[in-house]
Amino acid sequence: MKRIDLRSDTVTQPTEGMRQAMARAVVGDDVYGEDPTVRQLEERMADIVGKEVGLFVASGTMANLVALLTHAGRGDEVIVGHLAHTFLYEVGGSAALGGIHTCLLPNREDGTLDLGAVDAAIRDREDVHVPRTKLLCLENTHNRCGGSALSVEYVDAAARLARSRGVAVHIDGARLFNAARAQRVAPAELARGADSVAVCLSKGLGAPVGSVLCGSRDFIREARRWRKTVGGGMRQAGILAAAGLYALDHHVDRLDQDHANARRLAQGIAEIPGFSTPQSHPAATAWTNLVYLAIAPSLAEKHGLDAAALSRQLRERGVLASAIGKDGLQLRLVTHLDVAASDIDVALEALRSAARGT
Ligand code: TLP
Repeated sequence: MKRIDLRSDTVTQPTEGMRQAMARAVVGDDVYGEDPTVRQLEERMADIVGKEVGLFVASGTMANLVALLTHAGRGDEVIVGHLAHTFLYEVGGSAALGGIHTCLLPNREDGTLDLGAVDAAIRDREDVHVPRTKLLCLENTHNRCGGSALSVEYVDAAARLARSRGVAVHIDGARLFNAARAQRVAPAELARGADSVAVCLSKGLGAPVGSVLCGSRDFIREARRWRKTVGGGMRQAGILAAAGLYALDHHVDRLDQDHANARRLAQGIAEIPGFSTPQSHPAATAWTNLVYLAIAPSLAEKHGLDAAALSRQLRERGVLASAIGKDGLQLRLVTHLDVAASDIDVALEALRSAARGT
């Protein structure tokens, strides 16, 4: 039985072409600044997102951590949404290693923060009682908000506000290319208001490892020191960067397929009695490759079908999905490079039979 792995877009296997590109990569010691393939990737990504310089790092978590450590010092404050990946899933690294204070604001369903609330949350610099607000963090696409893509207009407005109050902006763009493809805009447009942006190669782009943090020359000079501090100085990392370059050549436009598959999956889920998904809403145009499924409490009570039970039943049919959230009634299903359109039919059939209790 073929395994259809919808747990995350991080599970992809490098393609044959990608493996060949990795095998052929010209490498050097990147801590000495001598790896030509890493340099090429950093330049290329910086160019794509419209920033001066890029920095290749091991993961999305490291990219965000290094960015936060560079933007803010001990006791400084960073404004972040309550469903942000940096807040929920990055082990509190910025507090643990940087002594950075977090100001949490509620994320709206579409992943945005209310800009009036952001304005009100920015502290008075002259008041000795309060931390200094240094940074506003946005996430695009927003993982826990259903993979929704923030618009250029929203990011620009947030950036204008932050700049007018002397606050920098960082975008966790782990899935920035998904946001760009879904809205038919350039990644640079989505990032133009930000001081720094972190883009993952190992999510929808299908590379095995790595993220690129991009920003101004001065910002990246400091970030490079923080990368070394957290043990992220890699040596012949061009082998990994080559996979990223290959992904930029071959795996960007195809994200449309992932979005189409996710859309069909969401529509199919919405037709199953007892299941629902915000992604099936007809007015929603900026959903991407993440589908969140909610189980109706009545179904859970009648058949004992909570998220854990549903994911077990799916697994028996070869479909893997992640139970997510605190209520025990949500699953996340993610489309990616290794999911074919026909796999969506198999997944939907597995979901239908689980809901029927057969
Ligand atoms: N997200 C993973 C899990 O950690 C939840 C996933 O499967 O979606 N920013 C965002 C928005 C992310 O979704 C992730 C990974 C990261 C940062 C961290 O990237 P890595 O896993 O490379 O450290």
